[in-house]
Amino acid sequence: MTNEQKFFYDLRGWILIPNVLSSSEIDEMKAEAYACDGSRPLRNSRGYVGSLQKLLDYPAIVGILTEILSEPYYLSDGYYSFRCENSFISIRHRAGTVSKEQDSENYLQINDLPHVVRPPQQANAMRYQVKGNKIYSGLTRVVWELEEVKAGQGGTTFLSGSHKANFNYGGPDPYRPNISESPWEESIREAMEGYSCPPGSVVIFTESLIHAANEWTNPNNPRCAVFNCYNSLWAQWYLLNLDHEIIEKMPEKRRSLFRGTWQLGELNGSRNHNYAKNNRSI
Ligand SMILES: O=C(O)CCC(=O)C(=O)O
Ligand SMILES: [Fe+2]
Repeated sequence: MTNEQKFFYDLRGWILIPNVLSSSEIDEMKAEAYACDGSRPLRNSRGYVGSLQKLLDYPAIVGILTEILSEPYYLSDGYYSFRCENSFISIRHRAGTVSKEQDSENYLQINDLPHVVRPPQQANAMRYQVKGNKIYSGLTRVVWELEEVKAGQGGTTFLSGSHKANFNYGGPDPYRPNISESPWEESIREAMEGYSCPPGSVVIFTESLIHAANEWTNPNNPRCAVFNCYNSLWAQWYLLNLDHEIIEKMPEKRRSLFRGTWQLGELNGSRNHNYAKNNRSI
């Protein structure tokens, strides 16, 4: 992670890295993504297999995730020092090509309410923190955009800086992880920022940041995005729900992204460094 990326990630809670994938990678990955069963986006396992699997530990994000999710003591060349805990693919039709009803039948229904993993003003294991010059990003999302995104036409949007907010969003319940019933909903929505990017770009954001999905209004191309979620070795938000048969076919280092969420003690004669059938996150 460059100092510039670190500065802006800390300041805004998200960064965009344009043009990461080659055009042949994009074509191959898009073909796989468009073939997915989009009606069950949270359960389909397309992001874990085929060439899309390469995104899980693509070199351009590994250094960044290591910087914002790990501690130096746990670094090794043999295994990752952060975990992957969720992957889904979201396809949104090119605007004007299908009705909204058809879209929601087959594709992920979008949650356009600005939301957050837990309200950031509450201390918790998923929360973004900075201590001793070190970022602890908490639950962290990596979004691979395989089609062009134009700001204001349906990419993910962010309330930059809200990952460090000390006060709640004005709604009736300070523990509510979204801005519903906030009397400031309109000004919050107006303050949200999006991004434009060419296909093959990646966006990384802390889920402590208020963010929203948006209706895809781009008339030129659909959205085809792969959403992968990561956490520290200490914490888990999602049920992984991924079959051992898929994980065991991965290269060994990649498998370590899916090991169990524990630290003290030994299993299979070693500390918690490697994935095994009896050492998997559930
Ligand atoms: O669909 C989107 O653009 C945003 C998805 C989202 O809310 C998330 O990744 O946490
Ligand atoms: Fe979200």
